[in-house]
Amino acid sequence: MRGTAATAALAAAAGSLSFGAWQAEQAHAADDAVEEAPSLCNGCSSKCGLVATTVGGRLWTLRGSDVHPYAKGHICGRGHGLAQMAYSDERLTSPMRRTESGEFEPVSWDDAFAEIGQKVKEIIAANGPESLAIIQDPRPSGKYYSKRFMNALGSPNVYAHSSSCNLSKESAYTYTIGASNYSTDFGNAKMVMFIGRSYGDGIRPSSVASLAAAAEAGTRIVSVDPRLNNSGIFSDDWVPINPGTDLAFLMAMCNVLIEEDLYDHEFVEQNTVGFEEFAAQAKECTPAWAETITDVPAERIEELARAMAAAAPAASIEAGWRAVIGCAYKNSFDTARAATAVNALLGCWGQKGGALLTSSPKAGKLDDARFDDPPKPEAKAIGAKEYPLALASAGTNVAALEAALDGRLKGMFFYNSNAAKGYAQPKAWTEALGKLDLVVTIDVQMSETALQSDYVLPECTYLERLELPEWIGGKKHFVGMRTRVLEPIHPETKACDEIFNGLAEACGVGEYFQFTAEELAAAQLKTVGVDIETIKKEGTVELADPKFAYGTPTFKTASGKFEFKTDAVGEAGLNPVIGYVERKVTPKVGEFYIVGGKQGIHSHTMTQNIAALNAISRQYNMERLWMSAKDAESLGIADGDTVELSSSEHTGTVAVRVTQRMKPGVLFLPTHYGGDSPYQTRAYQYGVALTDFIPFDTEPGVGSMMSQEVAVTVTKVEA
Ligand SMILES: Nc1nc2c(c(=O)[nH]1)N[C@H]1C(S)=C(S)[C@@H](COP(=O)(O)OP(=O)(O)OC[C@H]3O[C@@H](n4cnc5c(=O)[nH]c(N)nc54)[C@H](O)[C@@H]3O)O[C@H]1N2
Ligand SMILES: Nc1nc2c(c(=O)[nH]1)N[C@H]1C(S)=C(S)[C@@H](COP(=O)(O)OP(=O)(O)OC[C@H]3O[C@@H](n4cnc5c(=O)[nH]c(N)nc54)[C@H](O)[C@@H]3O)O[C@H]1N2
Ligand code: SF4
Ligand SMILES: [Mo]
Repeated sequence: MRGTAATAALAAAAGSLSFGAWQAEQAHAADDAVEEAPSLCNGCSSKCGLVATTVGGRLWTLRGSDVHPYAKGHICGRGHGLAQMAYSDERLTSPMRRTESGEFEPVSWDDAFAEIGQKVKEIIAANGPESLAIIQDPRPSGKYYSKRFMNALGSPNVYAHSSSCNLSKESAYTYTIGASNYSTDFGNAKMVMFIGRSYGDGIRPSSVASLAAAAEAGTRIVSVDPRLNNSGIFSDDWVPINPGTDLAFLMAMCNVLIEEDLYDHEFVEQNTVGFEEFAAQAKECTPAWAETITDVPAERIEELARAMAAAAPAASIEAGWRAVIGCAYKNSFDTARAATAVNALLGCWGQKGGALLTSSPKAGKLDDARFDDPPKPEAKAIGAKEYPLALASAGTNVAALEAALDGRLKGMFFYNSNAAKGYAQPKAWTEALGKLDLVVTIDVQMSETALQSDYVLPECTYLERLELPEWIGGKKHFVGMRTRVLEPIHPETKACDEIFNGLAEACGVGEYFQFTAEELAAAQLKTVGVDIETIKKEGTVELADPKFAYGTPTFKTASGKFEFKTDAVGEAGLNPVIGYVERKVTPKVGEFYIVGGKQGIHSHTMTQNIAALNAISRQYNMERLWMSAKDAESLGIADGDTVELSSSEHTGTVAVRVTQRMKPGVLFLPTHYGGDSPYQTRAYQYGVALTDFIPFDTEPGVGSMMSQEVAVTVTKVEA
C-alpha cells in the first residue's frame, strides 16, 4: 500500500520529484506544516513501531519504524488500512446508552460515568466485587488500566483474549520450557518446521523478512498444514495433514527420533525430567499408526524426522501462534507440549540455528506513591479453579462467559475487545450479555459486543492518543510508545486513561487514578534511563543489551529442567506425560473438517469495516470458502458457486473458491468476515464467521474455546 500511495503521488508529480520532496512541495503550496510523529500500530498484538507523517494536521502517510524489532522499516497492509479508522464515517463519536427499546441514544460523559458508577456500586453492594469482570485485548495502556480498575474495585476477574488466541500454547510452554513463547534462530537454521503457523498470512513484518531470508539462504522450510498457505512460496515441503491430528504426527516424529536413536542424549540426560515415561508413550506412536490418523504417509514422517535429526541442533519446530496449538482443539495443549518435546530430542534449545528462549525488559520500581497498586483482591479469578492449567496472567475469558451465564457475574466491561463475535460462540455470548445487569464496552466503532452493551464509551483512535510504554524482549531489548500523532478528531471521544480515570472516580475508587498515562509513562521510562521527550521523538528506543548468548537456557519450570512430565498437569486431570490425545470431533462420511485462518489484509473482526480493506476483499472475493478441486467435483460445485455451510450450531451461505491448495475433506474459511453489526455497513453480513459454527465448549484444564472442534456439511444452493 505504501508503494501504491507513493506511486500515485509520483505520478501526480510527473515523475520529476522524489516522494518526500513532492510531499514537502505540496505542503508548502497549501501552507500546511509537514510533521512526523511516532506511534505503535494497533492492528494486532505485534504493535509494530511506525512513523506517521501529517500534513496540516491530517494524516498523510505511515512508514514502519527502522528501530522497532517487529517492523524493521515496514508495516503491513492492515497497519496502513487501520489508520483510516481515524477518519471513518462509522466511528463512535459520543457515549451511547441503550434504551428500553434496544435503540442507542447519545448521552453525556458525565451522565454515562455517573450512571455506570451507580450501577457498579449497587452490584458490589448486592453481590460483591467478584461479580464484576473486565475483558481486554492486551494493549499498552488497556492492560494496565483494566487490571488496575478491577483490582481497585476489589475484583480479580481480569481477562485477555487469550482463550481464543494462544492460551493453550502459552500455558503448555510454561509447563515444558518455563516460558510462554520462544523464537526460531532463522539466520542460522538449516531446517524449520511450521505446524500450522503461516508467516505469509498471519503477518508480522519482521517474521516474513526472516523467513524470506532463510528460504533464500537455503534453509529447508516445511509447512504442515491442510492448506497450502501463503508461506508456501518460501516452503520446500507442504505436508497436508488432517486438522487437529498434528499431535499424532509430532508423537510419531518423537518415536522415530527415539527408536532410531537419533536424539540428543546429553541434552535429555542433563536437562530434562520424565524422559523414560515419555519414551514409553512415544513407543506406541509409530509412523504407521500416525498415518492412519493424520493421513501423512509413514515414510514421509520418517524422512522428516531423520532430516531434522541430521540438521540438529540447527533444526526446530517453530513456536506457532494460534492455529492448532493456540485454542483450536481438545488436544491443543498437548500438541504444543509435543512440539517442544521434538525440540528437546533435537537438543536445539538455545542452540545456534535452533529454538531460543530470550528475556524481556520491564519498568523498575516506581517511587511515587500515586502509582502504588491497589490492594490485591483476596478471591481468585473466576476460572482459576475450573481451568488450573491456564496461564494466570491471561486467564480464560470463557470462564467469565460461563459465570455470566450461570449468574456468578453481574457486570462486565470490555476494552478493545470484540468478545461477543470472536471468543467462543456468539450465541452463547448474546445469552450471557442479556443476563447481566451491566455491560459497558469501550471501543472505537459499534462492534457486535458494543451493540449488546448498556453503555458504549467511545475511545479516540490509537493515532490520537499517547499510551504507556510497550516493552519488547528478544535477543535485544526495546521500549516503544504511542505518542499523539493527530489532534482529537471528534471532541466527544476520550483516551484510555481518561476513560478509566472517569470510571474509577464515578465508582468511588478515584484515589488510585490520580495521574495521566503520560505522567506514569515518564516515571516508568525513567527507571530504565529513557527520557519521555526522547521517546516522543524516536518512538522506539533500544535498551541496555541483555547480552544474549547461545547455550542451554535456564528452564524456569518447577523442576528447573525441560519437562516431559509435569505433575501439575496430572493433578488437573490430564496426562502428566506428553502423549497422544484425540481431537474431540471427527467428521463422519459426508461431513468436512473446517479450519480458519488469517488473511494478510485483515485483523480479526476489527478491520472488516475499514473502507479500503473491505473494498479489496470484495474486489477479490476474499470471503470465499476454500474447497479442494476433488471435493468440488464430486459435489458438482464450480468456482464461485454459492453453498449452504452447516454445523450443529449454525447455517450460512457463502461462495466457494475451488482450489488445488486444500487437502480433500478439509475446508478453509478466512476468519475476518460475517459481521453482525448493522452500524458497520460495509462488513454487515458480508461472508460468514467460523465462530458462529462452533459449539460452545472448552478445552479441558486450560479453558480455550476449541475454535475448530466442529464438523460441517456443504450443500450447493441452486441459482
Ligand atoms: N493478517 C493477519 N496477521 C495476523 C493477525 C491477523 O488477524 N491478521 N493476527 C495476529 C495474531 S493475534 C495471531 S494469534 C496470529 C495467528 O497466526 P497463525 O497461527 O499463523 O494463524 P492462522 O492463520 O489462524 O493459522 C495458520 C495456518 O494454520 C492452518 N491450520 C488450521 N488448522 C490446522 C490444523 O489443525 N493443523 C495444521 N497443521 N494446520 C492448521 C491454516 O490453514 C493456516 O494456514 O497472527 C497474527 N498476525
Ligand atoms: N471471528 C473471529 N474471531 C477471532 C479471530 C478472528 O480472526 N475472527 N481471531 C482470534 C484471535 S487470534 C485473537 S488474538 C482475538 C482478538 O480478539 P480482539 O482483540 O477482540 O480483536 P477484534 O475482534 O479485532 O476486536 C477488537 C475490538 O477492538 C476495537 N478497537 C480497535 N481499535 C480500538 C481502540 O483504539 N480502542 C478501543 N477501545 N477499541 C478499539 C475494534 O473496533 C474491535 O471491536 O480474536 C480471536 N477470535
Ligand atoms: S503486523 Fe501489521 S497489523 Fe500487526 S501491528 Fe504490525 S503493522 Fe500493525
Ligand atoms: Mo491472536
